Amino acid sequence: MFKKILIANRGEIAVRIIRACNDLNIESVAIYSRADRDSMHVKMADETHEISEDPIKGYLDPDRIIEVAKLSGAEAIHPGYGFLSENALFAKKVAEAGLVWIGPNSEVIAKMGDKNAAREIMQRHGIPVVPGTEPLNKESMESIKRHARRIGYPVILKASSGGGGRGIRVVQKEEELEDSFNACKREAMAFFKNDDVFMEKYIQNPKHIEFQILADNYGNVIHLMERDCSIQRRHQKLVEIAPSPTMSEDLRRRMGAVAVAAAKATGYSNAGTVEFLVDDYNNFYFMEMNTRIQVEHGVTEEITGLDLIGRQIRIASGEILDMNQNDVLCQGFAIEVRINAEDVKNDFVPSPGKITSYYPALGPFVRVDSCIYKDYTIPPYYDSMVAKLIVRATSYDLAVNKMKRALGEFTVRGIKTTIPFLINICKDRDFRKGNFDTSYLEKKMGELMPKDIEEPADIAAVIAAAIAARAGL
Ligand code: MV4
Repeated sequence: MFKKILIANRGEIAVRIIRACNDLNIESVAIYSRADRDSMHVKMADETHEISEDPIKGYLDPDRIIEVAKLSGAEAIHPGYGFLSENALFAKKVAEAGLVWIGPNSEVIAKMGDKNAAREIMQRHGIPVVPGTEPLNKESMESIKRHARRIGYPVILKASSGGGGRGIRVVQKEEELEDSFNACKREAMAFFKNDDVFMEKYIQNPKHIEFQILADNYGNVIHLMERDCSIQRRHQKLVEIAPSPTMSEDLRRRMGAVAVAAAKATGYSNAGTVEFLVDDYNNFYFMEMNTRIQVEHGVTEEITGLDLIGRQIRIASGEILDMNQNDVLCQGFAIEVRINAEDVKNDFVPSPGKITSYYPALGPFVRVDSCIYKDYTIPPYYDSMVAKLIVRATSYDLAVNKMKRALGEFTVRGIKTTIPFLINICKDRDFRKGNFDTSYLEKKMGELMPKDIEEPADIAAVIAAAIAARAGL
């Protein structure tokens, strides 16, 4: 096992990785930007290094991070999510520097990062993909139109190197195809410096279902069931649920087998996610494979009782997977909500600033993965997610109730957060019934918007006042 790991990230995921290191008696090395000097991960790590004055550049500088890892005597690097986590070149440089990359090898990252290459590999291994084409860049507009007619409208155009919802266009009819194709290519070039674009049949209002997989370095692969991540706004997930409240055992068995086959097809190792679209008739299609730990891994940890970050580290250190598919058990339902420093009533714009009061939810089967504390000032340079609230219960309905309760006592003052909006989701009948797909938020936005966001009750102050009153002060 490793003695020391460098964490090439910040925020709640850096905190989560430090905790996994502590649980395994591994020393942790944090890197941080000047703007992050008061951040939680810096306070918690055993060793810290400022890597840049710039708020972002250091976290994106492979050579500097490797230099710090070497200097500190770390043996491995955990990339977290975002930043360099799916950068194949970084993974390659880490390995070449004699360090261990906590994730799949750089070839797998590169292959799965190319959405078209991933599609082709899966197709070749008999994994269902949405009907579609190869990249269309060398084809004439007439030929592109013929493809669309054959597939049938609506179609979706996707950048091969796309991600995060960038470089995709839905096309309803032939008259829109040429403009959409050109716009998609331009966006792909601007964001990914590669304008390869391919076409797929557009699946209307699908569910976004993803399977967590775990693979060791010796070809053993298991899946840890699925998460429903359909509740998204502009490709940002707000709520994640494990397992899916609407999935049959039969569909889970079939999709799980396909997810494992997808991982085996790529020679995968470490933790990964196979994303599927599921249509109204329970047809499912491979969409993408994520080669990193994901934000929403916690719901899978809660239902399986497995420490996924710990597993990643143990796998990377060369441990053999000591369990098989039959050892994976599901205990109830877990729901996660993302608490973002955002002003929901102002188009969800970021709302950084100083936390004047903080009281996270507690109680049985309530978990908070967070990086904020009272008097911390959230810097404006990073992702606005500041906490994840995760609950577990024996049924989906009870989990929704518990989430509503936990959100009600979660107090963050000084900044605006998504908590009032998330409470409204918990109160929504369709959410409670498991009646939702990727179109849910778009359709319900007006209904879910909090009317008047009142200052949340400051529970710490309320308790202090109650004690004072009882003491007759
Ligand atoms: C699709 C799709 C429907 N049909 N592909 C969005 C980003 C990337 N992860 C894949 N995405 C989708 N691909 C086909 N063939 C639906 C989505 C999709 C989506 C699309 C538009 C608006 C919101 C969405 C939310 C989730 C998935």
